[in-house]
Amino acid sequence: WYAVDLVSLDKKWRQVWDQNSTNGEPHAAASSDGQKHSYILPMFPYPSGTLHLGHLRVYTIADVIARYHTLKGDKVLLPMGWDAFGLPAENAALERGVPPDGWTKSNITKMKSQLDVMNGSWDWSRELTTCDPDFYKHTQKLFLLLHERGLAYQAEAEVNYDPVDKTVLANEQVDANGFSWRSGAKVEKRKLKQWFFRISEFSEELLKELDSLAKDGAWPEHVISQQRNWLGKSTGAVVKFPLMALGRIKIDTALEVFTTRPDTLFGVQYLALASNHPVVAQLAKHDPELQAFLDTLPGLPPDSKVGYLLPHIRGINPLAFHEKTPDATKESLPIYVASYVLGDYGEGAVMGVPGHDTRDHAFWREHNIDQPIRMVLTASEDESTTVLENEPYVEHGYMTEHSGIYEGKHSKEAGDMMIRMLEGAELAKPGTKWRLRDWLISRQRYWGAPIPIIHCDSCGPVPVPDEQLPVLLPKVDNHWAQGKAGNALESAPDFVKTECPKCSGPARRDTDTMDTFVDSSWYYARFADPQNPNQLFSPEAGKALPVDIYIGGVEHAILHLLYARFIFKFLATTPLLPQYSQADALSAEPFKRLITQGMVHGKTYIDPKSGKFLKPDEVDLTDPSNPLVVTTGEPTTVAFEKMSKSKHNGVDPTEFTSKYGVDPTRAHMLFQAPVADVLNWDESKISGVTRWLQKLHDQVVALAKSPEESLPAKEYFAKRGSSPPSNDKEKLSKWDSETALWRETQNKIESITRGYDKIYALNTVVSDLMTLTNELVQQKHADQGIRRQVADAIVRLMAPITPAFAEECWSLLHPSSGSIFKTTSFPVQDGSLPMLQAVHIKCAVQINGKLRATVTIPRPPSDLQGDALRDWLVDAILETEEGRSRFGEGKYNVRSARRT
Ligand code: ANZ
Ligand code: ZN
Repeated sequence: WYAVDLVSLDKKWRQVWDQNSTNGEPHAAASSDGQKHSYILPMFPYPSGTLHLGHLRVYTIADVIARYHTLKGDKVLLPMGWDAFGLPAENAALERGVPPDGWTKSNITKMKSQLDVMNGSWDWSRELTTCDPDFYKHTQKLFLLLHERGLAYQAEAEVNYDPVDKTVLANEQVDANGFSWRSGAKVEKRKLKQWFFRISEFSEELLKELDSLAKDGAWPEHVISQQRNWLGKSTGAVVKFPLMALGRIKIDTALEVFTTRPDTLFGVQYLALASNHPVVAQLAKHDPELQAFLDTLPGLPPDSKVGYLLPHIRGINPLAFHEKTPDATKESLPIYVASYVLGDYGEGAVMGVPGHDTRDHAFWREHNIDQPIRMVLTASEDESTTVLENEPYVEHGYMTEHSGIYEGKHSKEAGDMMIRMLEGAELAKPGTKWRLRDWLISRQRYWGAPIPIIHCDSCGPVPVPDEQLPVLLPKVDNHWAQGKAGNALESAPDFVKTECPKCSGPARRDTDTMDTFVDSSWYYARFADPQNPNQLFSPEAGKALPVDIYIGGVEHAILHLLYARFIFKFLATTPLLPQYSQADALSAEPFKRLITQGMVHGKTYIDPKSGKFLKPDEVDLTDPSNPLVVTTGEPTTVAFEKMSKSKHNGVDPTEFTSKYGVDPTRAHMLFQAPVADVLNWDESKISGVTRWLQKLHDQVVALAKSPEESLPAKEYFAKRGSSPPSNDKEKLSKWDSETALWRETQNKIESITRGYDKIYALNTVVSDLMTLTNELVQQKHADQGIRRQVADAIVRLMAPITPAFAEECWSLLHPSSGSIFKTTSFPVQDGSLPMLQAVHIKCAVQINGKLRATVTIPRPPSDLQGDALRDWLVDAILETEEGRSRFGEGKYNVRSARRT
């Protein structure tokens, strides 16, 4: 016996892997034609400078899955790279007075060395970095491909301007209260010319394919539903309301609104416009009071009910032109400017139906407190159930007498009929609206891929010709040294001044750079062919796509994943991905399976008196199970929370792994929680894993001494008589116990395989491995040859999780064989042996719902069912000694027991 030094095992095997220049790398496995390819990808990291436990978790999961597929014989692709453009590097540059590339590169070096000690099998030969000109040259090509197809365009847009970071933000980067996600500044609205990608062109396909991603849980349900909401498809109608001007104002002749409920048209009591509606702008010119109102709007909470009644215009319900329409609906309608009407949705105008819409109801109550509310729908046909008076009735239902000729009809049918009728008079048409907006990709920032466009006064915007790519970021050292804010590209004259590629006249380069989501919308495809100088990737290399299993955090549920899906669909329509025909290009999806892992929370100690988070030196951990506040001697409150500096609960993964070893850390990480759940990081709990590995190592060392060429299990059991001995009880139970270990092993192979395939259940893989190891330890009298084969199976089953430890055990069991990842395969359950069916089973005995005993009885004949099976079981229980003494003669009424 000797204690295994788990920390030095990591180093030992990493060295062996490095020497064979494989890094234990799965892809080196001999590839034969017809070999299954598996592309496994964890979301690539932003090089912030330090690897945290969240990284460790996602990269462990990815590596475990990759190694599992390698052992199963797949040709695996597991690449790694860096999402290296973006604001933090630029901010760091301003703080330090040095260019952002230096900061980024040194962070990459540091994080790479941290990643390198994770016993991972990433293929560094495919490493890519998005701020590298070799990469962003192709991001620029992607832009030009989109531009050529009309999918990249420039438009004047009201944008979110962050006055602190001095940049335009995407809607997604502004929180619900109008603050920047990064700087926390109050975001302002400004009108600027911006570049957009026309993602809206793909909205129908982006929505439709969510159904196929939802199948068999390929993507998590919550990600699917978030994307569905983000796309936000609404079907309804656009309805025209003619306008009347009171007095001499010149105004449009009609106003259009989008509604999902045309059936409520008889119940319209007002119209409301968004503050940026063109009609409002026309009126504000002559109405200072309106202008003053508009000035008060920015910054109001989203649920505000403020409104301004436009004094000089009124609207007319299009149904008013029908003679049978009730008088109430024929009356002209007041028109408001209301803050709850969104300027960038639908038509920027709504028809207000206080009787049947919650927001309209609240608005009407606020502004017309004593006006009656018209209910045009009711819950049931016979009107026996009346709707509540003070609440809107928002469901579908039946039309009331206020709905003229439609009275009594179901609202769905009536709505369709009204639209068809109004369509004839060109007063309405069916319409579909999307919540999804085009993707604003311009950033007025330095640290991104420059937009490859040249602006010429005579030719307009001209694409940079292919041979002039990449458009390199210029050196602007002075900008950093002086800590200037704003876009450094604008103040780099040598960059801006250029020649028009078309007319050779003087021209200006575009000074915007691309959103970093553009880089990550296609990087997974570049991994297929990362060094290709001419193309994003060659069509041949592109056959490695799509990604089979993509792993990352739920924070990317919408944007990154939606943008990547859009860009992949686009690429599938180009010659780069010939595997997709024109017909199915738009159904192409980049990530077949998506695994979202939970967060890692750290242990925090809180002083119950002050409620403050305690620093490590403020906690007395003499008795780890009873942590005390040093100053007061009182017990601390312990909680697990998101790791952060202020909570003093961060854990440095490198420190941790050098203390306990990498493999134990990986196993601990998987064991503590299912993949999708929050992982509460508790250092002390790693002892369970360490003990398990030690125990297994002891077994392997001992078994390595027994001859390697023992009889294979099949032959061994055949020799012992391949079917269970009949009748003789003693022989039967001997058979059972001799076969138990092998049987348990086969069962565990099955459940462990299931755990690896499911991925979300990787924690059960570790617990199964622990159980099986215990079984091996306990069954010390089983045949040594069988025990050795069991140990062999355990080592192969665990190799994806603890690669260095498995290599060590493998080398003990098979001294001259070479790496476990190259010389063996993942165990397959052997179900062919008869003893896989235990002869005896355990049977729980309940009486009146209470568990009274567990007894071991023979396995019942497989043809028994129902009452016959029950009678057989009761007899068998009463034949056992325990059964007889507990439930036999006189103790219970066995006849009634039979009936229950
Ligand atoms: C009248 C009505 C009556 C409505 C009713 C609903 C219920 P979704 O489902 O999100 O597409 N709407 C239309 N444009 C709007 C805008 N720019 N700002 C705020 N609200 C707007 O919502 C569609 C509904 O939201 C539309 O249907 C409209 O109100 C409102 F009993 O029209 B509805
Ligand atoms: Zn020109």
